[in-house]
Amino acid sequence: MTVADGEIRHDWTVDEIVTLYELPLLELVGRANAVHRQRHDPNKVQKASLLSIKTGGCPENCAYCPQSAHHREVDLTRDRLMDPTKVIAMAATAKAAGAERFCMGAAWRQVRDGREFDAVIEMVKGVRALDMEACVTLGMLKPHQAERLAAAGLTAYNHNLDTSPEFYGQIITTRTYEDRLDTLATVRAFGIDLCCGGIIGMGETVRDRASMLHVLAGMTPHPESVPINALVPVAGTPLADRPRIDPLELVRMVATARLVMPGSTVRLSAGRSALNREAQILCLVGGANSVFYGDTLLTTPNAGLGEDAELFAAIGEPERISVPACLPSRRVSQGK
Ligand code: SAM
Ligand code: DTB
Ligand code: SF4
Repeated sequence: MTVADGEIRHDWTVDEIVTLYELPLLELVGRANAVHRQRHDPNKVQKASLLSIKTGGCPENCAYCPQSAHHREVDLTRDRLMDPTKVIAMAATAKAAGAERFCMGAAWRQVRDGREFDAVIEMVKGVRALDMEACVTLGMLKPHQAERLAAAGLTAYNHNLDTSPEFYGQIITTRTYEDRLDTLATVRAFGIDLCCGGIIGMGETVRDRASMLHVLAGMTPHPESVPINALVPVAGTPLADRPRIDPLELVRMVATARLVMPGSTVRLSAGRSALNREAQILCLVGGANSVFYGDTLLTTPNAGLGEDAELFAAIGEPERISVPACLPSRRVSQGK
């Protein structure tokens, strides 16, 4: 390579990214770790807590998602939008358990103005008042809505590309890649951090994975936060029978994301519970600097708090508090 590892670039080619992804594993992880150490505290792993504030019944048809109303066989209890007081109390509990960031997800195609959006604004203000970072994922957003979220102090908006532009149509047909990019531009225009990443293990190729990273790394600036999810196959979704990926694929994806977006927070997100402690540590060495913390993601199980206590003990960060994380019990059963 002519450019030194760790430089911020927006002109990566897909071929270059594929080459990084396919490096010998030790070389890839070693280089990613070197960049990670240049740009981040290598001992710091941010704990983020997730809460589904409105569950299920979503009109979109994302093939991976248990919350889509299209996947009728999924065993999921739908829930209306939660009460802000309760959400803020759960954020406080998550903070006491060590979470610095509180992420709230609603199974909406798009935000609609009115009572429910007003309630979300109240949630954002309440979480920020706890001195936590607040992130929401609410689907598509119009400029005046982004403006209100920014004024409420929102730290980041999560809106994933999920996969490459080439593979996208095989996963979602109710909205386009352009729709996603439009919302991301709207969020950016109001000074809110972008949390934008994707999922591996949906049947995509390595080139698709590189192509998604290419779109992300082409953004100026790079998204501040890049969640890397491994598919959690859920019974009743079209992807229920997809085989689990080799954990080392996740290591490679995280490390490649670290190399192409050196300054971003790379979040080892869904699918972590399928990784043993050592594979998770390899992801952290390879450049991940945040995990979702708590028994549940949005609707599927996360790595348990007991296992996480072992993980954090192993990497040397004392588990601060033993109170259970706040999140509601598991809602869906998983596929394989
Ligand atoms: N409706 C909003 C949207 O799509 O932006 C927000 C909620 S959505 C559940 C947030 C993200 O969770 C998705 O973009 C996807 O990347 C991830 N996700 C959902 N189901 C998943 C699964 N079964 N396995 C892995 N990641 C998943
Ligand atoms: C992201 O990329 N992963 C999180 C967060 N952003 C909102 C969500 C993971 C959801 C996994 C499936 C579920 O629990 O419903
Ligand atoms: Fe709806 Fe988001 Fe799930 Fe897609 S990923 S079905 S938009 S909740």
